[in-house]
This record gives sequence, C-alpha cells and structure tokens, in this order.
Amino acid sequence: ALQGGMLYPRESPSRERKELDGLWSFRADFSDNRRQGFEQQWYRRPLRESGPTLDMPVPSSFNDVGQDARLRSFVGWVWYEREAALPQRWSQDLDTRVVLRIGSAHYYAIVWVNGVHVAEHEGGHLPFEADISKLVKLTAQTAAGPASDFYTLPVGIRTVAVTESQFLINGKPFYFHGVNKHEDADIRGKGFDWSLLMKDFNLLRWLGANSFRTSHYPYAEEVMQLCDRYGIVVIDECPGVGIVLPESFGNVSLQHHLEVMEELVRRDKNHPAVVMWSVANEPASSLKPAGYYFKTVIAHTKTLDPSRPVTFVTNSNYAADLGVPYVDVICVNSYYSWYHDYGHLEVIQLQLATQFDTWYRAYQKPVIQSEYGAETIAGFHQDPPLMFSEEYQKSLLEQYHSVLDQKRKEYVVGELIWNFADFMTNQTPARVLGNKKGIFTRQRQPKSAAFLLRERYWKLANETR
Ligand code: BDP
Repeated sequence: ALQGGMLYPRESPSRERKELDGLWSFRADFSDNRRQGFEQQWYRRPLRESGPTLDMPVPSSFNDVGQDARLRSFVGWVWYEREAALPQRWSQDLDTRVVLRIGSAHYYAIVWVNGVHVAEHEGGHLPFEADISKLVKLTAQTAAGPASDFYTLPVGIRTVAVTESQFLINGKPFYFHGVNKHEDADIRGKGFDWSLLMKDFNLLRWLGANSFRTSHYPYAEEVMQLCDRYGIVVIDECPGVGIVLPESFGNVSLQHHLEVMEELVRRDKNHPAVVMWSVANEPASSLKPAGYYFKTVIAHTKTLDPSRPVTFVTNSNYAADLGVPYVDVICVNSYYSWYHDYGHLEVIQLQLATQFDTWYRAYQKPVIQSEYGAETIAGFHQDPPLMFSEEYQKSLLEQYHSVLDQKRKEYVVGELIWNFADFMTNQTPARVLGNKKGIFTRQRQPKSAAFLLRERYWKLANETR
C-alpha cells in the first residue's frame, strides 16, 4: 500500500521547485531484443557516449516530433537523460529534503540519478517520486567546493567576411540555402514551445537547409541557442518592418531604432550562428530621408559589432534605393509572377536575371534572394499550373532556381524561400486564412514544393561540403 500523500509541488516560503522540462538527450534502443541499454548500462555514463542521441523535448510524445518513420511507430525502451545543476543550498544544507518527482512517464519507467537507481514505476499518467536528498548531498561533498557564482556559456569561434562577390565563413565561400521563418503555430501563436521548435529543426534538417532569417523580429533565445548547436546560420533581423511612411524616418523613430539595435546586439552577439544583422525589412528606402536614416542605423550597428556584416532587406529598385549604398550584402525580395505579372511564370527568368545583374552592376556587392514564393493551398492541384495550386508554387520555384543556378556561380550568395510554413495574418483579400506561402502547412506538413526544395538543398549542401 502507498505510504503518505502525493502533494502537487507548489512553491511556498519553505518549498522551492526546479523544473526539469526542456530538451533532454534521447536514444531509442533499436537493438533486436531492445535490451542493449541495460546490457551496456547506458545509465552509468553520459548517454551520448553510448551512441547517437537526439534532442527530445520534455514533455512531449517522442513519436510526434521528428521525421524518422522508425521513431514514429517505435515500441520498446527509450532512454532520456538530462543534466541538472541544483541550487547549492539544496545539496549543502543537511536539513533540506530534495525530492525528484516525475509527473508522468509512459509506460514503465526506471530512474537513475548519477548512475544510482532511485525509482521504478509502472503505468503512465500518474506521478511518482523519489527522495534523493542523501544522493545529492553525497555528490556535493565530492564536487567543485564553495563558489560565489557559476555561469556556463557554450561558445563557438568562427570568422565572417564579405568580398565583392562572396560571403565567407571561416574563409570559405558560404551559400545560404534556407528559409524565412515566423514564430507562429496553431493555438500557441507566437508562444515559445520546445516541441514546436524541435519539430521545426527536424524539418530544417530534413530539408537540408543551412540557414534562416529571423523575419521580421528577433526570435526566442532558445532558438538562437539551438542554431549554435546545430550549425544553422542566422541572419538576425530586428523588428524594423513597415518603415514605409515619411514620418517613419523621423528622429523619434530613428532613436528608437538605434536603441533596439543596441538591445539586439547585446542579446545575440555571443551566438556564433549569427553571421549578419538585418536592420529592416522592405522599408520605403527610395524616400528621401532613407539615405541618412540607413546610413545612421547601419553605422551605429557596426560600431556596436564591428565583426559582422550589416544589411537590410529591400524590395525597391536598384536605381532608386537610397539605403543600399550602406549595406554589406544586398538582400532583395521579389515576387515575380505573384504580385507582378501574376499567372505568368514565363516572365520570371528574364526579370530575375535582370534584377540580379542591375543590382550587382550598380554596387559590386554579393546578393541574396531574401524572399520569393507563392501562396499555395495544400491539396489544391492544377495542371497546367494555376495560382494557389501546389503545381504553381513548384513551377515558380523552378523558374527562380534556374536563374539562381547561373548567378550563384557569379555573385549571388543565397536563396531563402518565403516561407518555411504557413502563418496567420490579418484579414485581407490577398490572404486565405493567413499567409499560405509556406512550403509546409501551419501544422508542419509538406506541400509538393517542400520535396523540390529538399532535393535542391541537399544537392547544394553536398556540392559545398
Ligand atoms: C513580403 C514581406 C513578407 C510578406 C510577403 C508576402 O516581406 O512579410 O509576408 O511579402 O506578401 O513583401 O507573402
């Protein structure tokens, strides 16, 4: 019979709680008898030393997060591991009781702490716990001695440079083949969610994407940390979107913009994944005050961080743009055969080639196609391709790619699809329940274009490796 009650852990003046939710190391035991983990005693050493591990969000169902069909329907033992640093007094104060509580684990759970078996429980859904006071005090006696403060910061070191026609990371030409994202999903909107984030990173890997732009605002810090760990290269964008009215270029806005850049650089400067700052998206950069405005914002950003190139994303014309003289890399958005000449896929090649050549001739700076795409409603099919069908999105991409393939041999250094996934917007006649230019749906399922890009990105990845 059970002894004592089972109180839900609540904080009080005498009780503290420490969440262990988040990313755990994970490994499914795919061996024939599913018992290799026990035979090799995976609980005795860091799990990663046993073989390949994955990052797995807790809480979540491991079957639903990834792109691996074997995991989707896996039955058998899986191993989860996480390192936790306890507040010093928990381990040093002899009267403090430390209890490890598992809210729910399916289906049969065995728990080790520092290699010591502390609990075993059968059945999911219901909580169980183990008193680990002795264990953590014992470990504390043998560890680092007293210290006034501890902080760990994972670091990576790399260089970034820009030439007339190349973007160099560690001295090697880098080609951005990636996406533009949004922080957006059903129900949770922009709210941070580990399961969603891991799903997105699993999809980025599936796609072979090596980079993304944080369109059109800074993303959660956990996203940036994961980019560092996974080697996903980031163009880090500030919320400078919609700078289109003459008054948007006034002094008050400018001062605020400078402050936001200070906050962004302060927060993200230690992330090796970040290789370039973007100070704005599609401003009215042909208006007269735009020259002074962007000169000031870009110069300020460069004093804050002399180590990274700075850009903004333009959709104006090479001859009219007053901000582009100050950027290191020209990032251009264009929607040929979508917002212009819609329905006419045959105009893309000529227009796109002209777009690239005119920008490059005017400035001799590397160019990134920072957005292109088409609204596509998953499940709509039309041949010959019509707008909003999956075939139209695919054909539009193919047209863009044929030009990108010529120009990337010269000075084009990247292509970022608009958008990674469908996302919610305000209501307008141009939006069908939000923006549908995703190559994945808002529920993160692939449209036909995702398979096309996947083939392309893996090819590009292998070429440049
Ligand atoms: C571009 C914007 C982007 C929009 C996209 C679109 O940069 O934020 O979502 O157009 O209309 O101009 O799909």
